[in-house]
Amino acid sequence: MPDVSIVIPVYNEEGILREAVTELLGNLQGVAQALRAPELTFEVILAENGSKDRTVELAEHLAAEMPHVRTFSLGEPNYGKALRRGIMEATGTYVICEEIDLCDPDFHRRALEHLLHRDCDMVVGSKAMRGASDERPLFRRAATKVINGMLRVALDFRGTDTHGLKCFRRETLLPIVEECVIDRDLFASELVIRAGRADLRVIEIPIKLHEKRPPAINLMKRVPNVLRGLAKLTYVIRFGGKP
Ligand SMILES: Nc1nc2c(ncn2[C@@H]2O[C@H](COP(=O)(O)OP(=O)(O)OP(=O)(O)O)[C@@H](O)[C@H]2O)c(=O)[nH]1
Ligand SMILES: [Mg+2]
Repeated sequence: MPDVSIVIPVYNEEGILREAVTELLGNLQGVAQALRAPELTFEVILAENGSKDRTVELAEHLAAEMPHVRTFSLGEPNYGKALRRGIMEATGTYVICEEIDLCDPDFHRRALEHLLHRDCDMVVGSKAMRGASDERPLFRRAATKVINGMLRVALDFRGTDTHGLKCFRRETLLPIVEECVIDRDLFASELVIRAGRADLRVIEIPIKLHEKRPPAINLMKRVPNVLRGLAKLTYVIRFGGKP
């Protein structure tokens, strides 16, 4: 079994998939060295669903070529469903949730450092806290703030970000993952919020966000789904109702 599983949801990523995975694998040894744990082993899980381009074919080629890379495909596009399944399939003691356009070795090193020292159960990479830098356009940075504000009002969430990079001890978070009922965009938020409410030790660390390409999905198209997800999330968490 590997020590660390890196789970990456991928959707229509033929343009950067090979380069990003190759670069990620190239950086992992450096991460292990920096942690003074050169024996640390990794696996990469490409969690695909619904791509209309050559992503599936490319991911399968990468998995065939590279012993530490695995992939699966699940049908309809659904970020949360892919991420959840990736976490379930991961075999590492630690799981890192990544995005193919980020693959940030600096986050891997700092997050694993916290977990190896057992000073927390989950590390969330925040693009909105003090010390973070976010190179995305103003509109998308504002969207992050708005979603976070809504989570604060609706669910008393005290952090600054729930999306994107995360790292945790798999065994500790698995019961929380199993409780989650929201898919698509807000699965990641539900996971972080439920972990906090279960009194797990969740910490945020600032990240420097530099995307390797612009986002694939139009932000405005995501709004109705995010609002629906937020209403559902508030209902299930506040009132313990069935979705
Ligand atoms: N499997 C799967 N992966 C997805 C889907 N949508 C996005 N992804 C992947 O999720 C990661 C982040 O997607 P982006 O398009 O960069 O979205 P983003 O706007 O940066 O996401 P935020 O972190 O919310 O700002 C990338 O690795 C995408 O390939 C989906 O429907 N299914
Ligand atoms: Mg992105």
